[in-house]
Amino acid sequence: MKRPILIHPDPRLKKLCAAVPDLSDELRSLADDMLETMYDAPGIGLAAPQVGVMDRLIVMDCVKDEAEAPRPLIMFNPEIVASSDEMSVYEEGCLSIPDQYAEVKRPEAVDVRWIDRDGNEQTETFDGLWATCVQHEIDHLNGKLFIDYLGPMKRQLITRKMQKLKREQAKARA
Ligand code: GNR
Ligand code: NI
Repeated sequence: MKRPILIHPDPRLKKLCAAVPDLSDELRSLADDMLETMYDAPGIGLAAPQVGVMDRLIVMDCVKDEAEAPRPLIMFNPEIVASSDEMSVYEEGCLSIPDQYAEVKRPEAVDVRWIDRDGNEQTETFDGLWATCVQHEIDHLNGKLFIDYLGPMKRQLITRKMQKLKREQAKARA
């Protein structure tokens, strides 16, 4: 089932999410809903707070090539355990900040540890777009958005545009 995505500014996008103590059918079903919502958007990642759930859960699939097999990843309690010294710059966007893009500098590669859908611990090195995406998603679990890396002027400009968008959306629904 597809779920609505929260749009910035929203207090739920600024909060620290809680670690998931145990997997449950409810959490697995939430993860499946998040993948469906992400593919439908379309996006390459989604974090639970973006659908209003304050748990440490992210999903991703950064396979761009339509000819390549999809690679849906579900990560409970993801943690960055190592980061490269090398940095890289990507033009980032966010499903909670529609149609706004900006360059963000982050470590080029990260080692991530997480609990998968079956409850097994996994560790993997990600680089390129996957590394950018997993860092962007883990930031969401800590109440951080990509615009928090920008200067105050750019951030405020984007926030004002989003406030306007939300007002117009509310009006259209009324
Ligand atoms: O779909 C998304 N694309 C994207 C592009 C560059 C850097 C990060 C991302 S993540 C974003 C989906 C999203 O908002 N995830 O939280
Ligand atoms: Ni995002």
